[in-house]
Amino acid sequence: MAPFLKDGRSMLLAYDQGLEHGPSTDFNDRNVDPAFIMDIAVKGRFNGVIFQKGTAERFYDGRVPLIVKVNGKTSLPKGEPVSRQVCSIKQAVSLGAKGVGYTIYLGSGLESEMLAEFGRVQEEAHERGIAAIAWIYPRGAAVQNDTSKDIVSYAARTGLELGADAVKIKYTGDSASFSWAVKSAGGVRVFMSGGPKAPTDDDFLKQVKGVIEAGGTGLAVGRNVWQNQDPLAMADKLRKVIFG
Ligand code: FBP
Repeated sequence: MAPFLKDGRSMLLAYDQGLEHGPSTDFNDRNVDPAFIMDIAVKGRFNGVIFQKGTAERFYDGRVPLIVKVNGKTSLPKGEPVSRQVCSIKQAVSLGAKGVGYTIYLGSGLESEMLAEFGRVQEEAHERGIAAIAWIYPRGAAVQNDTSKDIVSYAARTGLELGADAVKIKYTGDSASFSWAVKSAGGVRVFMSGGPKAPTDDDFLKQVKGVIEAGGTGLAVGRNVWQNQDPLAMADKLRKVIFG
């Protein structure tokens, strides 16, 4: 994880929502442009930017470390969620990636497909000397509450057991319960996933403070930054909370 860390902490900018949610759901005239996001990543002093391979091919310019998401899905199919590999590790490395990201829907009826695929992704990433980061989102008919202490710590622990270098998980809502997830991760770096834009900057910053108090590494955030009226001001506020 070294390329993405500063003093053991990190702030990553995620931008794969065009695939995951669709442009009309998340984007406006400004943030629909990947060049705008690349600029925020640089000027906002993010420790890494997260793109799917197509976006990276056209818009990544090397100014911050790159994580390529190697699986993905759209929001269109219904039923148990599954996300399959769409980019090889070789291709991610050739685009300049220092890490790859892979989403596992823990608890999905199709979970075993993603666990097996992440196993291969993790091994190949490590063979090529780059980080394997697991987005672990409990989801599907078997999951009642995807932010409970028990399920979020289960997600964190899964990352350890599967050999992830870092996990990206949802916030439980308070620092005390999130610290159990951090402990459960057994030293694997823990990043909070941003989620939909919070009503106010302070609401979101409170969550980030809770993550840091709990021993988390930082956050991998998208909408709460690039949907903000002033993304760079928000990046400044986040940096103060994360790095002190
Ligand atoms: P956000 O900060 O915008 O939530 O981005 C984090 C992220 O993990 C993205 O990488 C991904 O596109 C999205 O969340 C997935 O969201 P969902 O919870 O709807 O699957």
